[in-house]
Amino acid sequence: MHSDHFETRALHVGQAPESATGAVVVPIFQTSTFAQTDVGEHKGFDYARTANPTRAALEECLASLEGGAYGLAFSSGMGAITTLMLLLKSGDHVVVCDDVYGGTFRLFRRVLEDFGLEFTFVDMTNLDATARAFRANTRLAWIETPTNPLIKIVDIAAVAQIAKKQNAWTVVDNTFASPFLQQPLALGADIVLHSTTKYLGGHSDVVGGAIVTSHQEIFERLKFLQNAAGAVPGPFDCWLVLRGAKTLAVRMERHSANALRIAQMLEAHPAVARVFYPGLKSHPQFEIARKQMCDFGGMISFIARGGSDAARRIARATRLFTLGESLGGVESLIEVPAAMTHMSVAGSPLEVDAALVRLSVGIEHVEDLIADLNHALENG
Ligand code: P1T
Repeated sequence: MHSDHFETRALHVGQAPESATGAVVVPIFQTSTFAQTDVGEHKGFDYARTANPTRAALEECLASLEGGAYGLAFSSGMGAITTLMLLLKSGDHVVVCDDVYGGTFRLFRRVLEDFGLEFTFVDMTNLDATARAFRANTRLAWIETPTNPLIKIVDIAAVAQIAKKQNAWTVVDNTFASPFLQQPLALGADIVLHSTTKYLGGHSDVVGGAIVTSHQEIFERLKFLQNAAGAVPGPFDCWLVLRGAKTLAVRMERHSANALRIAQMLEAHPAVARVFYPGLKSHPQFEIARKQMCDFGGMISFIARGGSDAARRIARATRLFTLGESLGGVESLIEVPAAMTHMSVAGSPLEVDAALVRLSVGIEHVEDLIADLNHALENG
């Protein structure tokens, strides 16, 4: 199935009616092994860590949504990141943007440095500093954009160009934007990565990860590593992500519309010192966001006036925004990164302001969300 349109591919790529029964929805192949036609001979599936038809459907669909040739699904976003890092060897160096998910930082700093990998964290909105961070042994440029939790925007095309000159691959963690809003491969990235737990799954009911690339040699190695390391998702989890992906386009439009209204409301609110949302003209990388994203997404952060105590009071006081980690689901969430998702960066140069509040804006009616936040800001 090929279409130029994202919405159509989300529903149909990898999802032709099933051949044996005509089932319109890809079945959940809940099996760990497959009968072989002869010793060592099979119909493409032998053992479910290596491949499973439900997972294969998801992988084909995700590759198409990112405009890539090959997709691989994983048991979590961290499972995808860990497997990707197995491409590297002791002594290799990675340039990483200085605002990343706390779990990514924790894996790099507290696990992989012990295996001889080297990391330099740099503000990738500063392209000169980014270029200077590369070394002879740099193998990867690691971008998150929008970043977690400060919602900075990194110019993917510019960083990918720098990395290419240095013979390094560019990886983009596209979790916050989703493939509907941003297509890093078309901007020059070599590898795209997702926590499918977030917008792709979309309903806060599954944990998963994914990698997409168009480089055959990277794909072959990652496919080998996916099987060798074994961080694979179960068939039901694949089915949930595939179902989520079908509605990604309509959800992202609503997430983005709601978030823009809320960001504007927060920017005008006296209890808020600063708002980080790439759709606001006040955002320092507004023009880059406009260039590389087709809309601005559902993630907002803001600094509460009154510091850490005020941030915590606001996060406790909302009723519709649920206090919780994660993001990208249809229901709105609120959290305080310094005490929750980004605890592991405490004491490092990536430490997050304790007054920062992060919102994952859902698809509830925007007036209800605004009323909820107004109430929390005034009574928090
Ligand atoms: O949680 P998991 O599916 O393993 O994905 C990890 C991950 C990777 N990349 C980004 C940009 C992420 O935000 C995450 C997970 N983030 C949260 C749980 C959070 O609340 O920020």
